[in-house]
Amino acid sequence: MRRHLLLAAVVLALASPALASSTIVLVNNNAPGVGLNDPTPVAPVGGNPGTTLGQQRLNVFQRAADLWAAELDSPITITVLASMEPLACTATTATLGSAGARFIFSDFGSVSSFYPGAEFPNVWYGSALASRRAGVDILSLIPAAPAGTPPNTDIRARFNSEIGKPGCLTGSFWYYGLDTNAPAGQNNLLVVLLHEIAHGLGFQQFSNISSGAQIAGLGDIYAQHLLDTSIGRTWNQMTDAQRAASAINSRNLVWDGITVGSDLPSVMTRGRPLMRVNPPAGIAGNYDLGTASFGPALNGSGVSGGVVLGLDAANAAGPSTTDGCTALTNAAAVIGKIALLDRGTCGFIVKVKNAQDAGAIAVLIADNVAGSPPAGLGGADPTIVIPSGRITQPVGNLVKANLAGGVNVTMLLDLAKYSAADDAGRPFVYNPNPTIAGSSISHWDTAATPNLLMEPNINTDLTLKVKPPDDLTLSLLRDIGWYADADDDGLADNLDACDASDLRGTIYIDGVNTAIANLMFSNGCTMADEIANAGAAAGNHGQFVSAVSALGNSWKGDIITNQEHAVLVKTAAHSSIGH
Ligand SMILES: [Ca+2]
Ligand SMILES: [Ca+2]
Ligand SMILES: [Ca+2]
Repeated sequence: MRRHLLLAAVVLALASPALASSTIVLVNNNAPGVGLNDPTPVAPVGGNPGTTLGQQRLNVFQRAADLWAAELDSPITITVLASMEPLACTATTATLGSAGARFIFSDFGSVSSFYPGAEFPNVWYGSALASRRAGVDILSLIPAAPAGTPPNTDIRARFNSEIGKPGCLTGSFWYYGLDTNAPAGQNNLLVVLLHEIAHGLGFQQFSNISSGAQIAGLGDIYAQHLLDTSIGRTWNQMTDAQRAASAINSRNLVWDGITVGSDLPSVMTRGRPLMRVNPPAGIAGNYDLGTASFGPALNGSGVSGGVVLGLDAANAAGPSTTDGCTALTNAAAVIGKIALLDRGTCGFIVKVKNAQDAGAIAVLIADNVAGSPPAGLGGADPTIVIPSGRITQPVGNLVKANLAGGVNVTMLLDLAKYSAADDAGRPFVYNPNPTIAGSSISHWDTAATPNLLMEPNINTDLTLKVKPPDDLTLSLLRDIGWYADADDDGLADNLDACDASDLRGTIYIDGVNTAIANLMFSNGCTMADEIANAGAAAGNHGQFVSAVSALGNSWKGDIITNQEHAVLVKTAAHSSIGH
């Protein structure tokens, strides 16, 4: 659903007292007896005291909500419609969960001049962020949900209730602990929830990634920061055709937000895996390399050598003579060289081991299907002692076409570059070719090291941290407009001359309520703040009283009456401030 909304500006309205955080409320959307209400008895686990499956699940949901709420400054409660229900899965792959905004708004204003409203015109925002910037629960301004349907909430979050059951990641159950101690093979629900709630908070783009079409022809605040470095345009500056092309322009789509850019060096390690072609000059340059989960890791100096196509028998184990599924037949040529083999039929560790046995110093696996960037090489074999990596099918063909004249490459981690960022230090957005529905664009590139919360796959080494130096999720949310506002008065910390404002509705002096309305000025300071500042600056009681009188004189007329001025001076005089 989508709606436009334009709020009238009202100046000098005050927010509730300061809360340097926000509140995220869960709305349980499961029917009795299932999902979040499942009465099956369970033993407490990992700090989760729940004794039924439903209660444990709710506890994890609440912890994830609380962890996010603590990171966001907003006086407006964020609501999440949550459920656990059957989602897509097979024995080996599954949708763990999905989440996103339920309502989007563009061109909204704000309840006061302190709240910024929309940063850009004609740009969609999810309602949680729209409310935060408008200074009002924007969902309260649209019609309520019809009777018998779930209430309007900012976010819809669903999680797969079938995980671990036969045919759905068989045996890999959810872990309901509130820590990161999930046993091997289990899926940490808390980490998955942190990931999914982040989508709902705005880590999400709204265009059609196949056609490039936007919702009602408007861009969105996430796409505002998607920069395609091939054409120098952001997604909101593109035609539909350009967006569709950019959605598969792998490793040329980056996040251009300044907070992520400045935080990235403290989070992401250097070392981009590359195959660097030395001679021949015609194809010299850097090519993306997918890394292996087995064998020695690549390093900055890398391994260099001539490339030789590994040959083996065409047999039942591998029908091609270049798949390396059985012992190589050209060991004399391969020894001391980098063996090039094709993906297919047998596992990566089989191929690399066969090349190692033939004397290769490293192995390149060329993909056997189109697609980019090159994925990694999975598997485990402690007897493999040479490095290996994957290149795309077109790059493999390019190397093969030049083998007759000799090709020399270096497989390395380029330490001049970050693991998953361009040369300007902007992180790659996940845009594989072909696209992957539900994953493309709204995640980080999977090459990020260390692993990030918002990669499309949940890695087992993730922490519960969402900000630097552990992660970039909060940084991205800052870039789309979740600004820091320690006193929750609507004015961002960097614009607020008083970032711990006294926001009580009336002015108190030394604990005494003057009953005079406490208004806020455009610099983010309230009248009470200015009086408190005068008290802090005064050398004695007389100076304080004089300062309050001077402040009162400056407010008289527009803001306070003569009588109120007298009350301020009298209350200051009776106070102990300065004594
Ligand atoms: Ca073969
Ligand atoms: Ca503020
Ligand atoms: Ca303030």
